[in-house]
Amino acid sequence: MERYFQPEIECASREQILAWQNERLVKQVRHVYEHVPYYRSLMEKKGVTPDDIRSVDDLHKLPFLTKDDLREAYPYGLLAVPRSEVVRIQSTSGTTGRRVVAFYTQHDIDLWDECCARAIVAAGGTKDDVVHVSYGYGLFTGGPGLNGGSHKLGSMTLPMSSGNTERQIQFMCDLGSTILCCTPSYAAYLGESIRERGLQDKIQLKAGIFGAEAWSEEMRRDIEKLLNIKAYDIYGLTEISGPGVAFECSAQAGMHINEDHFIAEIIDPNTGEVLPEGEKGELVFTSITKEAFPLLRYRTRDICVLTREKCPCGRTHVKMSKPMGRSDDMLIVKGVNVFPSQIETVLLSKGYPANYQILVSREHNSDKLEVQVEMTPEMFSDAVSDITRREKELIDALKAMLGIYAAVKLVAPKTIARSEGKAVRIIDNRKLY
Ligand code: DLL
Repeated sequence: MERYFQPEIECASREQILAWQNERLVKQVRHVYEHVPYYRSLMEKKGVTPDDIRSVDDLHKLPFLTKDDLREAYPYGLLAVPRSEVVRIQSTSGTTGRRVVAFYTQHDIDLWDECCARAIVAAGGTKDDVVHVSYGYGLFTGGPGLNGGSHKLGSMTLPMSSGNTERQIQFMCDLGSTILCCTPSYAAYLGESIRERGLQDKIQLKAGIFGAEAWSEEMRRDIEKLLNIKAYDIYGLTEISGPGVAFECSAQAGMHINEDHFIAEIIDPNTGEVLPEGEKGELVFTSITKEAFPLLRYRTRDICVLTREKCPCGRTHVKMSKPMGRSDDMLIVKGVNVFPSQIETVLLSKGYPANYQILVSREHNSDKLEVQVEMTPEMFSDAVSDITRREKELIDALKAMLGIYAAVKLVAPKTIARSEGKAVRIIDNRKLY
């Protein structure tokens, strides 16, 4: 049995998991109250003391933390240990707003590595694998997280970082990479590049661990076909440690949250009210084992659903759905909520590659939505009348999905800039904020 499939933890009974969570939560709240004046004052404002928190049932009494709090407390205001205990910092990729800095003690790094090792094992990894890490290294958590997990598992680790596609492919062929870790958009790009070079037969990949950005089931199928692999989702955020907060197993249907380290709640993003299990809302995390940067009730802004249905893999930890967008980068166009993932679903279901850009502008006080979509080389050689027909077909399909009109512009293959990290999907020129 693999060392980082830990059945005594990952397949523990609900009672056992709750017992761990209750004990760790009580300890963590006290730790934060005593060492983080910023959070202590939030608790005092709400009239809560550590004595009021006796179990997970009392969690709702605690105040939320948001990205704004992290910015206000920047850089050291939420640090819960002396600075001399910190061995590492990481920072958000800055897709929304200003950067946020997170701190780690050696203990925090160890538990993060363990979470990522669990993710690699759940994707079929063993110490015999060659783990090719093409997430960015540096401040971004993707590279260091999967790198740490792969080390912990004892797999041979290729710290490729992102970029230099030529070299990525060469190492993949020469060293026999078997597990690829990168963003789904970069995986699709690598897959296309491998095909263009006719090198499919030289690739020994069997699995991919893709996350850090939204991707649809259709995109999963495309990547699996392109690279002839099984593609697994992985979720995480810098504030809560990085990748590995949750990961997919062989069922490929939702991501198990590492409940021995993180308590998950779903709330109504407008009222903050905790929603019953199975309802869609904003994901909130409380980290119960971290020392340096232990956030309590942190609002992720990610919209998803939690489920405790029995998983065929045997793991009992709660599963989160793929995030269905973010409550803060959700677009509101003509008063309608638009998630980029809905647009992607339409495009991929109609056979388009996952290379697109969403442009929002405002003309004469009215919002205008345009989707630029790359054609496949086959489509590009179509007659002009065919391209016009295709554009109309997409307009209709998008209208059916979104409920509003979106202009569609089909563009030549390879004209939308590729990303080596997270894809930049939305260009919002309305300057509404
Ligand atoms: O993206 C950590 C990570 C690295 C996760 C590598 C997975 C793999 P941040 O840069 O702080 O951290 O961004 C966190 O990215 O709140 C989500 O909105 C989004 N995100 C992360 N994973 C997924 C995923 C890393 N699997 C933010 N699906 C999160 C959809 C994801 N969105």
